[in-house]
Amino acid sequence: MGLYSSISDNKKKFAVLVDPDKYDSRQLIDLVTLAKESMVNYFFVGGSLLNSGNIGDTIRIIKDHCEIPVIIFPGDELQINEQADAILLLSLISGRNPELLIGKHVIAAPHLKKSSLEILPTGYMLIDSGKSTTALYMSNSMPIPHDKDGIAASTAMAGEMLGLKLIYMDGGSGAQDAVSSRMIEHVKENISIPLIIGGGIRTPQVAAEKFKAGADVIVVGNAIESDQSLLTRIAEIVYSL
Ligand code: 1GP
Repeated sequence: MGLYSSISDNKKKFAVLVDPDKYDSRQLIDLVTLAKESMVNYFFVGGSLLNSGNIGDTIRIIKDHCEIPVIIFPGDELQINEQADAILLLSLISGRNPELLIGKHVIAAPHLKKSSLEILPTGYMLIDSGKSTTALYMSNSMPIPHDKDGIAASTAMAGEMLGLKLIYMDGGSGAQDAVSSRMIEHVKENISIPLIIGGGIRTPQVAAEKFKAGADVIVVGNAIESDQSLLTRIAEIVYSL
């Protein structure tokens, strides 16, 4: 079964975001061990800007230690790596930066075509989260205002009508405020493709709230970097829903 079928099976999913800059190999092996025990559904690997980290090494370590699918969450075309299972082919539909709407995709397409990666066409929407994040700065675009649920819903609808298979609403890594539950509800009512929510989710309570509002997949990165026990506690929520 392809990963898209698993994402769209109407069951709640939990993805742990691994930024290759943030984990050394020892820490990564510990994280993977915990993720295996907690039955985490996916690893998302990537970052808006990689400095010291190497995405290939990160994916290899994960793959050597577990069978949890690895999905690349690319900051740019340099983060394409064959060892992963799939890649979110992100089109930044909340912004008006042509490079991130279609430009990078043209560069990446011949490489993706030759690869064995499953391509997951994704409408990526940055939502204002109360502070500037790396994702926002690097995207050179404006986020959707935090309280403009109508803009978010129209954008997601347009993404679905254009044939995108997933919608990912993101406050950006380390977001001050997670995407509001009201906005998630509104978007979810207007689309029929799976909805991924990430950015600024720091507690199991908030994760539960976002799932109840309509998130199909929750992505958590930053908070787990500072407290790995959160991984287990959020996973418990997913399996209790
Ligand atoms: C960022 O959605 C992800 O793009 C996760 O965000 O690191 O804030 O959990 P956090």
